[in-house]
Amino acid sequence: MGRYSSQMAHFPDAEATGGLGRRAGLATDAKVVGCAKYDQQQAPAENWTAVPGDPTTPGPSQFDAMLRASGFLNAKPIVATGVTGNDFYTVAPFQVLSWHPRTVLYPSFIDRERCEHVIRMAERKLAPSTVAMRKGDTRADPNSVRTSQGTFLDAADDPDGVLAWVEERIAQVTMFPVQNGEPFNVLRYVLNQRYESHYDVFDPEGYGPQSSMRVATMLVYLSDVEEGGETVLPLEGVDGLERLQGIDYKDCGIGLAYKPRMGDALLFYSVGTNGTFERRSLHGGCPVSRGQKWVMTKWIRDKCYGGRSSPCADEV
Ligand SMILES: O=C(O)CCC(=O)C(=O)O
Repeated sequence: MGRYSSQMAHFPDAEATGGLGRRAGLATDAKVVGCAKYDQQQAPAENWTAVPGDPTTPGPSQFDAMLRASGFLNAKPIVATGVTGNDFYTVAPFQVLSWHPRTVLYPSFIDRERCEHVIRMAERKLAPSTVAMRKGDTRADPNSVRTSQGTFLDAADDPDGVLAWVEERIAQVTMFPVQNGEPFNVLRYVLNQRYESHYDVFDPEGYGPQSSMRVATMLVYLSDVEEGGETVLPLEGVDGLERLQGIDYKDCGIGLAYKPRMGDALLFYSVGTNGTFERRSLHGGCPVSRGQKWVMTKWIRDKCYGGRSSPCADEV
């Protein structure tokens, strides 16, 4: 529960990050004070039907309800944890989309209400997105590479605790502490706007020495897109690097493409299992050809980054 517990009783599944466990049945558990009770807010699992592409597709709390209804908790009750563990199960279906680069989809990672909340927070602060320049970069107009609008949001900016809740859920599934994440970068793409394929890693070869590396990226999609707007990984696949030579960074027709669905999250790693730069993690946002695309990016580092709401003091 931690830092967002008392603020957000009106959001589904407010008491945990998609977690289901002992607290679900404990009305007097000190840790749930200030939170809506799990039992009072969940639709029965048997009423749940997934409708692909439907923005009302259920979110994390319904996955919890499905697990509970299955009887699984009786067969495998929650076990004792270490000092920093969870006394609940986190339920987050996932689909491995690729091993090269390691790419995982979490369908309905967050619910519609939270998507809309983040959009409301971001839309009053939008400004043209920028790109970081490499040493010796001579592009006349580097911003043509990235034409979206965006803003950075720190969980400290959100008195309702939604951003902190999402950060916590990202930490749960990635096993990178919240402190390793940069603030969210919320992006809006309208007609024809795009982000050409690029790396999230600041490769020391191009950017000079870095105090920490971006090792993974979690993209949380806040809207559907009517047409276009796919996130593309043009070098996906075992032999993907063979396509790097002479690549057109605007090309959306090669590699793996994921079409945004509201509430889904896409995680990919920018380093391989040996900790070195995974060049197949090249990725971009294809032009939106109808509708709008909203997505928020969480860049995850190998060391504590320390946003305003998650300082590095307790780094180990
Ligand atoms: O918009 C997208 O699909 C990708 C965004 C992205 O590449 C980024 O924020 O680094």
